[in-house]
Amino acid sequence: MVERSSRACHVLAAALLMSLAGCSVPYLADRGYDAAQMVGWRMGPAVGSQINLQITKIVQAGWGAYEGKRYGLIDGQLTSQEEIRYEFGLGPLYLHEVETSPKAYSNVVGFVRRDTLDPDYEEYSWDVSDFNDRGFFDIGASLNFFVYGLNFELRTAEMADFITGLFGLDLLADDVQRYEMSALMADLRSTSARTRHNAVRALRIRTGEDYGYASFHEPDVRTDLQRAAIGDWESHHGPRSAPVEPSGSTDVPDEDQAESEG
Ligand SMILES: [Ca+2]
Repeated sequence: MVERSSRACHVLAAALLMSLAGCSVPYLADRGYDAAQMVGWRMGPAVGSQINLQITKIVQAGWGAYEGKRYGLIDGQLTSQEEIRYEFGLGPLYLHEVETSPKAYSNVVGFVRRDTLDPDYEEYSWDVSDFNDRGFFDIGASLNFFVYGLNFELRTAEMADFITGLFGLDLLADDVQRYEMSALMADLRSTSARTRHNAVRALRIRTGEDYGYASFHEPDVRTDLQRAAIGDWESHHGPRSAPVEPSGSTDVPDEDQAESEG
């Protein structure tokens, strides 16, 4: 019996090795990036009092604000960032604003906070519809106790993305190595903040360059800061090419071009 199970183990191990040997380097690299994104944690000094418990954005409760530093595993990278966070609410009725600025050497894409004078400024930022550093399906908790705090999250959507990625499906359209550069460049023009965010993350990892792009809470708004960064990407890495298969959600006509023509 022992011999039989040992033989079965050997067969399985051989099959796994053969399948891995058949995998390309980009495939393996992307599975590594996916795996690193499944959990997030960070801690550090920050001034303020804040607490949040989240089991998806539908079931959450929290209150408070803090401003300071966090060190840890952030979007799959061991790095540090400045954070300013305000939040308050229960369940879907949850107000949330966040600004994060990762270290310059990091490839983590930060978030910019709306300002009162921004054209699209809205007085209330509803977490359930915003695009921010917390995923809709995240399960996590955070606490800041006057001068120090910590955050932890299980990123269940990233877990699903990792599992489907093993079978070749890029569920969250966030693969870094599998897409052509031209496809990533085209994604910079998407109206979807998530698609642009993924493209910027991939381009930063692949080229090691950062043109100051930071994500924004409104999925269909491109800020001046983002336009400038996209312009820099295009001038340094060539204009986006003719229609290519997008790696993310809907691509849209070039707003800048439409504006200059209109
Ligand atoms: Ca992926």
